[in-house]
Amino acid sequence: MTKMVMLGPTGVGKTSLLAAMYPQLEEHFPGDGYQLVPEEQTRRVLDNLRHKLAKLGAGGGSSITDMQVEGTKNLQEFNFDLKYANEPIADLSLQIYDMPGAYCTENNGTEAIKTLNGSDVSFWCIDCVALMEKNGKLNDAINQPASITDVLKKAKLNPNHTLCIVLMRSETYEQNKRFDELKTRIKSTFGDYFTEHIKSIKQINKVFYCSVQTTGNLRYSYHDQEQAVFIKHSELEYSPKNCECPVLCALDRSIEEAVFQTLNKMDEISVNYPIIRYFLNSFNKEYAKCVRLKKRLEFARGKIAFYLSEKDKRFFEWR
Ligand SMILES: Nc1nc2c(ncn2[C@@H]2O[C@H](COP(=O)(O)OP(=O)(O)OP(=O)(O)O)[C@@H](O)[C@H]2O)c(=O)[nH]1
Ligand SMILES: [Mg+2]
Repeated sequence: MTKMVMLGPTGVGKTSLLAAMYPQLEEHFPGDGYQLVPEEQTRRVLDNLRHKLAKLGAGGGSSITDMQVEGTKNLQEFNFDLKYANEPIADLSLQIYDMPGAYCTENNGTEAIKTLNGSDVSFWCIDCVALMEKNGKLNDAINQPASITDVLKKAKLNPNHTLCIVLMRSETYEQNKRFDELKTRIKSTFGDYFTEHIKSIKQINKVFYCSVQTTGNLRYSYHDQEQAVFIKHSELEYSPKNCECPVLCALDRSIEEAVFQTLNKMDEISVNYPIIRYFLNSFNKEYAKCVRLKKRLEFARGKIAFYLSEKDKRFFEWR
């Protein structure tokens, strides 16, 4: 079981990302024979939300503000199984926690810290519009990076934790060829948080950042005082892009762990057969099952790495 947590203040789009993500994962999952299947309840809740998101700005061309979908009220858990072909048991299970943004920013982040305890992966969602517009002067108020780094530092993260920084609402910059500008801005604005705080958290061993478009059709238009106003691109329908990438990057870690556990199990079995261990595959069913599992997990891991490398401009390891 891999525990993943969505992090970020209220309104940055954590729940919208989850809603946009899973059909993309189902469609693009890069391991042949594999499927990432949501549990029934997870599917119901996320489908419902996605329908609302798809209708944002449905009038066409009209300006819309964000905050049109209700915020998350309580901690929610979404479950996915990674299943291979007709195998009855899932090879991996993912548990994604989505919290109200206030958990990160109120009461010294106590609730966020509780949720983060024992987690393997966290997705730190950042609103790009706050970062890029008005010279980034709303970034501190909207993205609250000090609160997020604080909860990450205080939580008991699992060793080998992966942190994925997710750049939300990037439509305006991706579609207008301003992605390099966005990349430079994230590096210059969040660089200090990275070197002064994140780097010192020894449980975190990988930091990625990745840009996603959770609607694909809403672009930033102007600010009405502190409120960003978006416009629906007249020719584009709701078409999320790259929302599968954060979970795929996190899966790399889970698969690595699962391979490690499978190898341990193979060692445990073979201890009882010291002389004939090289032939175990042909007569010990349990051992043969492990060999097959290890092979297909490694294959899927390779496919995921290849898939993400093709997305090179949207997906980076933070150095
Ligand atoms: N322009 C724009 N608006 C979006 C996008 N994704 C979500 N929204 C809007 O942003 C609002 C906030 O999104 P949520 O997914 O609810 O944000 P959240 O981080 O889960 O917020 P809390 O649950 O309150 O912590 C929603 O009401 C949507 O209307 C996007 O990609 N672009
Ligand atoms: Mg939410």
